Amino acid sequence: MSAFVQTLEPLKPLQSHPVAAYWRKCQVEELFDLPFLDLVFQAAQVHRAHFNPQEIQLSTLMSIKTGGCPEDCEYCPQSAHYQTGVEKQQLLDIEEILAKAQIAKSRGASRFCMGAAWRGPKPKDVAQVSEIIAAVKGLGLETCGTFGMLQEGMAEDLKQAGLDYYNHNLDTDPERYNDIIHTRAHEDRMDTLAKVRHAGLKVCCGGIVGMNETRAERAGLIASLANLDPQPESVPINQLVKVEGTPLADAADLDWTEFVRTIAVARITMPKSYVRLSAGRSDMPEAMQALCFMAGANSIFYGDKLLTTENPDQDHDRELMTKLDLRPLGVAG
Ligand code: SAM
Ligand code: DTB
Ligand code: SF4
Repeated sequence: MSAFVQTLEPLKPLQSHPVAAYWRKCQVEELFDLPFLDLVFQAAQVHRAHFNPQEIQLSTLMSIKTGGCPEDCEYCPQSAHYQTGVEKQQLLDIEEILAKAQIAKSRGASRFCMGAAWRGPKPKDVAQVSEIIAAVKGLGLETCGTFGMLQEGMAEDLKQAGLDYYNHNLDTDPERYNDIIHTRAHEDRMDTLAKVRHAGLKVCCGGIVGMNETRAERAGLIASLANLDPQPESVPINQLVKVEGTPLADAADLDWTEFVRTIAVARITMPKSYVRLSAGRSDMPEAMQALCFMAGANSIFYGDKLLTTENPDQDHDRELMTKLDLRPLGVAG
């Protein structure tokens, strides 16, 4: 018998919400300012109008090239600018990656996301990851890559190899992008996102909260994501994992209600996107995660490691899903 509970019939949509063609930052702020339970309730209605709320998409993440990154993103343990103790590692062998992908599939993940700590891949890197992507795709998994900035033609090569999604986050409010990252600009991210779309890849684009930003700046991040046209298919919302040695190691804790609000506002402004409750789950009590699912999160990273930091182990996540009567997307009830 499946470890996951039997599902009920999908719930009927309760209400459909009009979606703004363009979200002004102040409109998104107004959503953030709603009474907490009204906001969660509205987001839950939007969620139910577009998705079966019992289904959670599971993505397993693997760092295939770790550390030594020339970029200086203040949140990242893999930047060469900071002493974080992350051991630098070259691109892993295809066999090692395939073995992990096979395990991810056998445990119920539908997507395998491969991350590389590059500013952007070189042509020879694209050739190597293309071979890896084709092999992972051959296992019957969806594929996702996050390799940094892409040059002309690279997105097409990755698509050709069998890549389904490209993850490239906007990470923070465009107005404070260069307070957090000094080695590239918000426009560079937009440029790669345009290349990814043009090649026909699906877009996974989100950000990080808990980096000492204000609520208005969180609204600015969500507006920048919601205004991507078309909206991203997948929106990872990460809570900063504070890593010793990074400039943001001592960032102030974000109140848990503010994180739930961010999920709810992402759901309302991007009704058809998968909103992923991403990094930071190891520090989140189960009840908080349950409220995030209520507020419209319908995807998680599944596996005991993110890229270099920890994530809840799979047995624990399966227990949580069973308790909440949730089941993995793509697995029959
Ligand atoms: N180098 C590529 C890039 O930056 O797009 C791909 C890998 S990078 C590690 C992918 C994403 O991980 C970043 O955009 C950021 O959102 C997230 N990330 C990195 N460090 C994090 C941290 N300490 N806490 C939460 N999310 C983090
Ligand atoms: C995303 O938005 N979050 C993931 C994935 N995309 C690549 C990465 C989280 C990284 C957390 C810090 C670490 O483990 O190194
Ligand atoms: Fe490099 Fe990506 Fe980390 Fe920035 S987030 S330092 S680009 S690996």
